[in-house]
Parts: sequence; structure tokens; C-alpha cells
Amino acid sequence: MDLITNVSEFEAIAKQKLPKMIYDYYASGAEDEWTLKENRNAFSRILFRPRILRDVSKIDLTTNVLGFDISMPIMIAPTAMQKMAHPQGEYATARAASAAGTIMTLSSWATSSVEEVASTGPGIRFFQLYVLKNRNVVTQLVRRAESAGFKAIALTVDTPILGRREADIKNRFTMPPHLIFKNYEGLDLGKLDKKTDDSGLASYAAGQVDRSLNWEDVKWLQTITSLPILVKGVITSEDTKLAIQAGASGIIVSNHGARQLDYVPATITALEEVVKAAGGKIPVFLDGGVRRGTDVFKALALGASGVFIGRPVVFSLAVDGEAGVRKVLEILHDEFHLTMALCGCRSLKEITRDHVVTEWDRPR
Ligand code: FMN
Repeated sequence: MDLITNVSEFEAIAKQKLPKMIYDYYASGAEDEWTLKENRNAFSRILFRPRILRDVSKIDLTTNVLGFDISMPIMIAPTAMQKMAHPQGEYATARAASAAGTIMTLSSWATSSVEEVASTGPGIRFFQLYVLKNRNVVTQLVRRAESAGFKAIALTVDTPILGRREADIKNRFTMPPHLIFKNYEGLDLGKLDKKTDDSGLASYAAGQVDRSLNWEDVKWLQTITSLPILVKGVITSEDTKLAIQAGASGIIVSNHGARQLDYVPATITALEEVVKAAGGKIPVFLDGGVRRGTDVFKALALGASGVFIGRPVVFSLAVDGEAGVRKVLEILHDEFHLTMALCGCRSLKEITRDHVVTEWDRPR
């Protein structure tokens, strides 16, 4: 691992180490994977306008998210079933996030429960919620997350039905038999169906996820928890306004790592529309394709309050467990620090729209 110098290198090594069915599940996107490529490519259409001679001998990367101080604006997105990548799975991710002083978001479909993740020690953690048809299960789980010390709910709103991930269909994806959705242990919901003629996860989601989810439910969620709610999966100004009206405490501009609707824009392209509609009322975060410190800077310059990373976590887990995830967070931290220095910014507040020029800007 000593020779790894950037985040993307973890993927190639993970591909060699993981069984094909598991690697494909982590790596793939929906249908033509146009959005998957675009999530990365769009960052390359944003260039810097660095400022020079600004005394960058001291640089402060710290920030505050929903009232919590963290070391850098780089956090961990929820990704399901991390024990497929490494036996320590979510435990390793939680420890790495906490060592780096940043936030981990635990998936509803994790292979470790909210209580188990809490038992790894102190750390600021969010819980990602899939709303199931069985609202009793949802209510109990949200309350368990709250009691286990989780600080916010990231409500995923882009998945009424699972996107068509062709690799999973071809592989007849299913969770290895020794693993379960640990948050649902003891309920009838812990396991994926045995072999289906489809993706096992797609069939599971079709059976359990509540497709009737709507804005009223965002209000309902606030009646069962006092935790702040981040709406994860907004990419338009219209929905940003509705999220604010529904009482959201923040928005995550996300296309689910390009695993849901193909041919939606890259999140970095959709970001400014959402930021403008939010009008500073609530913070806007971004995930999707963040692999470089320069990507983090670009997102902040376009108005994000922070970013989340998904695949780099599962790939680095596969390479070296907790140490792998620590290394990914360290590389991104150091690259972001460097970008700030070379752009002449000493704190996140100094990062402005004028530090970048995008392909969609008018010529200056
Ligand atoms: N998003 C959720 O809201 N809940 C999940 O359980 C979940 N599982 C995921 C599993 C995998 C393997 C991947 C790649 C993504 C998953 N996502 C899930 C989406 C991520 O939270 C995030 O939006 C996305 O991975 C960010 O893009 P990136 O992978 O390019 O960083």
C-alpha cells in the first residue's frame, strides 16, 4: 500500500482482490453508465483561477457541519454491505473516519448495526435511511440510531426502485450467505433472496422499499425524530425548494454514484443550480466522482459546504481495511490542502466562485 499515491489506484488493486460479483456491485453504475463516466469527466471541465502571493504558510481545513466541528470538508457517504469488502467492514470505516476527525454515514443496508458501529468508540456519525413499507421497522431503526448517538439522518430519496445495474443482473448478485443486513437482524428482512434470475438486491428493494415515499413523509420523519434531516439525492432547484419547505436541514446533491437514473447530469454540474435555489438557507453537500483534492476544492468553489466519498471507501477497505480507508482520507486531505495553498486560500471561507472557471461559464 506504501506505493499507492492517489485514490483511484485503490480501485485497480481491489478489482484483483475481490470476487467479480462483489467488485462489479461496488463499481458499476446504471444502464449505459453515461452518468458514471460523467460524474468524473465533468470535474475536468472546471479549471482554476489561482491567486498568488497570499502567504499560505498557515492553512485551515477545518469546518462545521450541522453544528459539528470536523477536520476537513470531506466525509464518508453511505455504502451498503461493507463486510463484502473486508471482514471488519463498517467497523473499520468508522474507526478510520473517527481517526481522521470526520463524519461517517452508515447505510441502512450495512452489514454492521448502528449499535455495533457506535461501539467502536467516539466519532460523529450520520445514519442513512431507506424508508421501507414497514414503517414500524423504520421508526424503531431511527430511534435506535438516535440512541446510539448518530447525529443526523440522511434520507435517500432517489431510490423508490433500484436502478438497472446490468452487471448485478448478469451476476445474479446476492449477499454472501454469512452476511446479513445487520440493522434488520431478528426481523424477516435481514437477507437477500436466494438466487433470483435478477439482481438479488433489486428484488429485495422491490419487495421492501416504500415507493409511495413523498414530501409528506419528510415531515412525518420529523415527528419520529429530533435529528436533523439531510435529503440525499436532490439535483434540481424545484426539489431544493420543496426540501426546504419540508423542513430539511441540508441537501446532498447526489445521483447515487450514478447507480439510479442514467443520463442525469454529473453532480458537480447540477450543484450550482441547487446552491442558488437553497439561497444560503440550508447547507448543500455533494457526492459523486470525488477522487482528488482538486475535486473537493471545485465543489466548494461552486458552493458546496462539503463532499462525501462512496466507492473510494469500499475499494480501500478491500485493499487494506481500516488502514486503507485512513490512507484514502489522508490522501484527499493532503491533496485538498495543496490545492488550497496553490490557489492562495487559507481557509474554506476564502474559496470563492472566482477561483474556478467552468466550461458552462461565459467567456470572461
Ligand atoms: N447510497 C445510499 O443512500 N444508501 C446505500 O446503501 C448506498 N449504497 C451504496 C453502495 C455502493 C457500492 C455504492 C458505490 C454507492 C452506494 N450508495 C448508497 C450511494 C453513495 O452513498 C454515494 O451517493 C455515491 O457512492 C457517491 O459517488 P462515488 O461512489 O462516486 O463517490
